[in-house]
Amino acid sequence: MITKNGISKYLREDVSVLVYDELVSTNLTARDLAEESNKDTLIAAHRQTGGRGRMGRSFFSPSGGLYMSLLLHPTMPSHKATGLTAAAAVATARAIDRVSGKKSEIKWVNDIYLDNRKVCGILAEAQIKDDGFMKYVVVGIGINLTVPRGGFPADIAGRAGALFDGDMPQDADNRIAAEIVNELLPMYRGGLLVSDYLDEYRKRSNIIGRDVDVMRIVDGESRPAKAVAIDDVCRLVVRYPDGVVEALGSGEVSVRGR
Ligand code: BTX
Repeated sequence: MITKNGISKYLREDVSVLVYDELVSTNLTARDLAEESNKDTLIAAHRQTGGRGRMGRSFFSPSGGLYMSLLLHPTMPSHKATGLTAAAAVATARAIDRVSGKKSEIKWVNDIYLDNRKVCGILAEAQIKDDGFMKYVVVGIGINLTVPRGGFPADIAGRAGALFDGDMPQDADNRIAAEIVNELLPMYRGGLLVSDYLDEYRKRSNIIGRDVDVMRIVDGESRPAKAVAIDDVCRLVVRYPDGVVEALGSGEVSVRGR
């Protein structure tokens, strides 16, 4: 079971750790904490009643998963937040592989897949100051460690998966939580250099070369395209059937494999 001591045992980075049995959302608790604390903090919960995804979507968060948020106070301009999501995806994929012994993939921009199933989602939420710098950023990470009792709900059962088929190896939850921090914080504290994460992000990408549907957030309009590359600022480059090539930012579109 995830505990403060359990996580701290494996931590190599200096962060405060808070563990709750149940929260509405670790991201929301982290945002509340940000108003009163300047300390980099890891907030984890055994389950969430209102787990948040992108664009108002929800993240199913029963017992048997790892739900955590890292509250950070970067002295960086807000456009670096996309890099932080990409670095978090690489850090999480490394942690998952190290503890599970498997090889995870990243689906642009914020999902981790194992055996073609989504096992993890990442949601970074930044508070931006008037000068364009971040006041704080919350990096939320939700991982399905085991298949929930009774299975996943019907609407996600076809795509969602878990790290472990049956029982979870002892301490895997605490180790993964700590390893994510151990991987991400050195990149973050080193200034989030693109060279620290972008090559690996591209190598782990499971969407390049595939046919996708590109859904525009602003109007929900969906268009078929081929995903051709991830550019140097982590945008997804797609080619539409008419030959037009476009680089997409994560705030503009949602992409689904076909
Ligand atoms: P997302 O919007 O990319 O993914 C949410 C979508 O994924 C849902 O609409 C649904 O289709 C599917 N989904 C929902 N729950 C699961 C699940 N458990 N496993 C697989 N697929 C699912 C991804 O958003 C970002 C999610 C971040 C979640 C973390 S948990 C800790 C932190 N606190 C919080 O409230 N959010 C973050």
